[in-house]
Amino acid sequence: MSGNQALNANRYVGQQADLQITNHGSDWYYTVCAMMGLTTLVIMGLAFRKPQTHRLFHYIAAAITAVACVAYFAMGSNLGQLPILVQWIRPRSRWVGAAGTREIFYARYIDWAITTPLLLLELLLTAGVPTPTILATLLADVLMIVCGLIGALTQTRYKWGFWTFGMAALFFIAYELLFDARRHANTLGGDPKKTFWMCSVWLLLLWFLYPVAWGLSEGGNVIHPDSEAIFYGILDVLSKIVFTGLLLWGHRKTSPRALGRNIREPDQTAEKYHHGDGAGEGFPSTLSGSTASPPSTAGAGHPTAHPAAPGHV
Ligand code: RET
Repeated sequence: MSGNQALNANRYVGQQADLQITNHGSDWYYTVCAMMGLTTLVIMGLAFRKPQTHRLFHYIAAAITAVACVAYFAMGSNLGQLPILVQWIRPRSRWVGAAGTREIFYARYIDWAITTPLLLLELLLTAGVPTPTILATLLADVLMIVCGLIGALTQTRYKWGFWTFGMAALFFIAYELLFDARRHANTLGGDPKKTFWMCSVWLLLLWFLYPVAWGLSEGGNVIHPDSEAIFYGILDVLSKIVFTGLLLWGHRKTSPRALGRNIREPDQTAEKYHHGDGAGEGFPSTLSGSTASPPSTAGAGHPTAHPAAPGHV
């Protein structure tokens, strides 16, 4: 036997929906799985060319694509799914034609619950946002994803209530990025500011398309699960792989210390660590291409913090 046997092999795993992906959808999910896996390897390869003090963003980025790789493997294999009764049956639709149940991939939401906070974390670290603000933003993000999951698993019109809560959380995140984090990024100046700008605009443009995709698939049952796979797949590639490329490129000359995060080399003593002379990384030379914000403003993630404040990792 040749070709993609996943649907056939897993047809008795759990219950199957009337409307589910075909071999085309499965092929596409596996393609994105391979892209995510390959990107993880490339990022780790790049990370090992850097000193440990400079790998923060590489590690976060690799974790994001590695988790997505597993989720896409599950979806390509037609696993991590549940049949859910649709709210609108649409008997005359060319695409979804009178299906009682639709395949809902909860695996997608497990992926997002892990990876979207990490994507946001990368941006908020880039801007040097203080830790409490980071935590609040990540919490809103997890809430948004959980709302999407519960809504997707709900048959009645109450699903749109969850969508609305999710949208409120998304607007909160957009506010945090556009107003709060932007102020911090402006204070840092130089490359971190440019990188933050570029990546946050890219992220927000894409993130507002997710609730549209949800409305057409899990929400309104308008498009076929294969089209859902393509819609979400393209969005995920753009907001994971392309976003990561932009971010790592933007940070190619920046050290976490310049963003107010002190990270030690294994052989670095506490003494050196606090004086900022380990691994040749001191202030302000690490603010590469910087418009030279004074060290006290580029400090521990907050405009008023001292740069060498211990305990900020
Ligand atoms: C849902 C439905 C509920 C309302 C909103 C949503 C937004 C989801 C977003 C997901 C982003 C995912 C990313 C994945 C990367 O691979 C849950 C669809 C607002 C913004 C970036």
